[in-house]
Amino acid sequence: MLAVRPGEKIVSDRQALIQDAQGVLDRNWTGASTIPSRSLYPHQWSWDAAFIAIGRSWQEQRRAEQDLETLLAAQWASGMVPHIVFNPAVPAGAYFPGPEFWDSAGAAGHPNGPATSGLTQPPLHALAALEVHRRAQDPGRARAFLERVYPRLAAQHDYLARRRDPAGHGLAVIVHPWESGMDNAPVWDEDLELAVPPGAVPPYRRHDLVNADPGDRPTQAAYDRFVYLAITYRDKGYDDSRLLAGSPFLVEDPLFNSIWCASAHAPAEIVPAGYVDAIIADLRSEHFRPADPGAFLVPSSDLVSPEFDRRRYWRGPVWINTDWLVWRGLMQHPAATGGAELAAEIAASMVRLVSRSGWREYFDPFTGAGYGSADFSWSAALVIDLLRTLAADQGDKP
Ligand code: 9WN
Repeated sequence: MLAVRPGEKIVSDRQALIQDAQGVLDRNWTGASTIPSRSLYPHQWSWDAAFIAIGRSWQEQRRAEQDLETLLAAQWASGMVPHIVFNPAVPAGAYFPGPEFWDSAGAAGHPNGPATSGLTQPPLHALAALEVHRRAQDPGRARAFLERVYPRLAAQHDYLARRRDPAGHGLAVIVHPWESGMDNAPVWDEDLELAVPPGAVPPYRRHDLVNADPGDRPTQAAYDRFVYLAITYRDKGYDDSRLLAGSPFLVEDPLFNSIWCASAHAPAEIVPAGYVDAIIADLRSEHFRPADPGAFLVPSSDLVSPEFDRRRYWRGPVWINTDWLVWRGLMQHPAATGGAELAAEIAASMVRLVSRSGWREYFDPFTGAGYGSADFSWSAALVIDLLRTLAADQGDKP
């Protein structure tokens, strides 16, 4: 079976794996923040910063704080935390769409300082800041950190409530698949069925196809739509005041909102038990659990749907960050039937994946082969968090 029961050790040399993960984070540190990967993503990304700070919090309080503060320093006047903060030292053209595409300097409310994108990403940062504080090696310093970031985190949450809930549902909308973090997932396909008017997307060069296998990345049709949506939002000055009337893509994404909820500390206990049981049942079903007991959990898309693709970006491969989110959610519900066993299986799967294929961006659910970029920061950071949390729970010294 998929190995490991609750309480069992899941890795033979935990220290070696943690050290290896630490090496990824060291190599991806720029002096002010951690980039997701040297090849594909040479700037700072928003929800990556939160995952990375959680991993770093175990022994690198200063860098964890700095990752979050560098990101939050780029917050817009509206409270929007941008999904990319561009490093001015990186050559223009190293990533598309870069600063010249987003033209953030021309937008109302952009702060002085580095250029940013005009979109946001799942708001995991308050939760990450609290983890950094909770594990701080220097509690006094951590308190000062929390006092500094609190107003910015509050403004981020306020932005989502005031500017991103046009229907008044209490749920934030995303205006672009990039805001979901799971950009290329089949769940967006229907909403992306939009006609791109001829000439609306000027010619552009995709760097991701140079730095990764095209079979792992979004198709050209999907990319054109991503770029078109971004242009549409940009050309309206990133104005959220008329979202219902003017946005070709407007979705109340469950993952984005669950992260918002968790980050806002809406206690997970208020989730009705029935939902947790239903999610566990789904995860244990043929939809998210490969039949082969040697396979890996959890595929990022429904295994039996026609859109499932075992290697293409967000359409089936296993990602360490979504595994970590599910694992953490399950750990918060120890009483849910089968939850603890599933959490242990997911933990074991995460460790098997990185031990087998290295710190890749995503992995094949059947073979465990690695895809996308190598030395990917959140894969390293979240395995550190996983191993150290399990060790602490077992009373071992991390
Ligand atoms: C677009 C950095 C980011 C992640 C996203 C992931 C990918 C960017 C891209 O990389 O998105 O934002 O160029 O494909 O989908 O979740 O934050 O790691």
